[in-house]
Amino acid sequence: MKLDQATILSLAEHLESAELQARDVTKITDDHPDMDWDDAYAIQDEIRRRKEARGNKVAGLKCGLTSFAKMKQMGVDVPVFGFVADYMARPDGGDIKHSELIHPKVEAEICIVTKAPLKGPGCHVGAVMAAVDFVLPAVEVIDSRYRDFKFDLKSVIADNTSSARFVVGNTMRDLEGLDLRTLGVVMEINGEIKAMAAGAAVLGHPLTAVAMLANHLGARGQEIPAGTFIMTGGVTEAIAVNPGDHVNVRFQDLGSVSMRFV
Ligand code: OOG
Ligand code: MG
Repeated sequence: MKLDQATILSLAEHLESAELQARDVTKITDDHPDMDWDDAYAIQDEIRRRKEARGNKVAGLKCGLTSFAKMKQMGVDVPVFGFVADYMARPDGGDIKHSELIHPKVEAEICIVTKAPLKGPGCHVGAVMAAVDFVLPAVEVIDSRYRDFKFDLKSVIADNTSSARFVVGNTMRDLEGLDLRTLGVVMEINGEIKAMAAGAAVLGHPLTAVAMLANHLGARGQEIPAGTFIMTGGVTEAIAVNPGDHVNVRFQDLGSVSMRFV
């Protein structure tokens, strides 16, 4: 750790206020070029503590920058991990207020719920497969608090990996009988196809992202409990949305997820 506790608390307050007030800020590494990975996750953990102290609950864990499209879009090369909170959830087919966000983008994600704990180090895709209760689709609405979505990895980790809203689809499926690598995803905005991909876009197999999350937490003495909702990361690049936009994502074998920005 390079930052002292007071700086970590104040950066968490700075970034969470930017989220709650829908204000953009400059990336924190501009002022703290020496901060390290532990500092970045300590700031994110403090944001989580602030939300829990206010009565919000963690609704799920997320992997980010797990697809080649997103790594290229953001100019980075390793995944990041964060969480989504209960107040960020919106129902399938519902409205999302654009004015509560800074510059939202949508991305399609293959998600799971676990039925057994997962603990790294040494967690691999086979262990994850054995722990999957069911698979379901989601659309994540990311909203980096950094001006123009310009950030480096440490800044985006501290900013809880741009978490803002998420919409989970209503189709749950057993992993058995699904091939998550060839599972196709088509994203339409206002009826026009904007992006498409298959599950293999995420690290060759989306459950690889979950194994990496378990290993990341294991290195910090934590595990993924049974019953955890996990988002494996956008399969396509993220697409910016405007007020009035209708987003519909078709997932092969998993139904559709839709929302309107108002
Ligand atoms: C970081 C969040 C990335 C994903 O699924 O790749 C993410 C960002 O791109 O702002 O959630
Ligand atoms: Mg995401």
